[in-house]
Amino acid sequence: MNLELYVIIDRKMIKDRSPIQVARETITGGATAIQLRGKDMESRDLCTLASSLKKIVKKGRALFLIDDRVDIALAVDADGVHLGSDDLPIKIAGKLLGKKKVIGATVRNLSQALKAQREGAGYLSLGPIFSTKTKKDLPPPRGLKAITQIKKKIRIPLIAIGGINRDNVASVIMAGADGIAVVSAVMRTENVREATRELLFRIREVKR
Ligand code: TZP
Repeated sequence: MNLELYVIIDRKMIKDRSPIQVARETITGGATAIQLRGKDMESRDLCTLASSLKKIVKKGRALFLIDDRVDIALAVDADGVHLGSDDLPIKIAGKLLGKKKVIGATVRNLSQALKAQREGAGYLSLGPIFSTKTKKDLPPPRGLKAITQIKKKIRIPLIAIGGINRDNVASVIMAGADGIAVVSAVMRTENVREATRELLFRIREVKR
């Protein structure tokens, strides 16, 4: 499971661009994981889109995850789901999905991280690290120290989320994150492929 560069494709963020085209560009840019987020979409539309994206993502040998919706993940045979604190509990999602699927969990602090790991999460997403306008009602930014502190105490991959972009990505990886999850740094750019490629280049530069 390579979570180095985890791109969230959110219907709301891509406006009138085609999600299929955005996914293709993200994959050719080198994203190692894609999460489809469609909170306000009708189940049928989400299922159709997920099925198309899965083909693109799998061709690129990346991981394909669905935000929140265990039913859609099962329906399209995605690699797994990503769960937030208001979504299904990890244990229940695990029962529904079986052992072969990955469950990622959003965490805000160490106790949530340890709990999610205990309950069977396969990776954790910690954030927001920096301030971001992408999501409302977020707690204050956790900063880079939280990455270092939590990474030391867990054994599953830790990715960082929230306000990460080409200028601060190196600091996030240096702080100990296994990867980054981004929305706007890729979705709010003219050239999705180039933005993705640049982020991956900067991540790998630190790891070299
Ligand atoms: N959870 C914490 S921050 C965030 C989520 C879903 C949004 C990240 O978006 P961006 O545009 O990469 O800051």
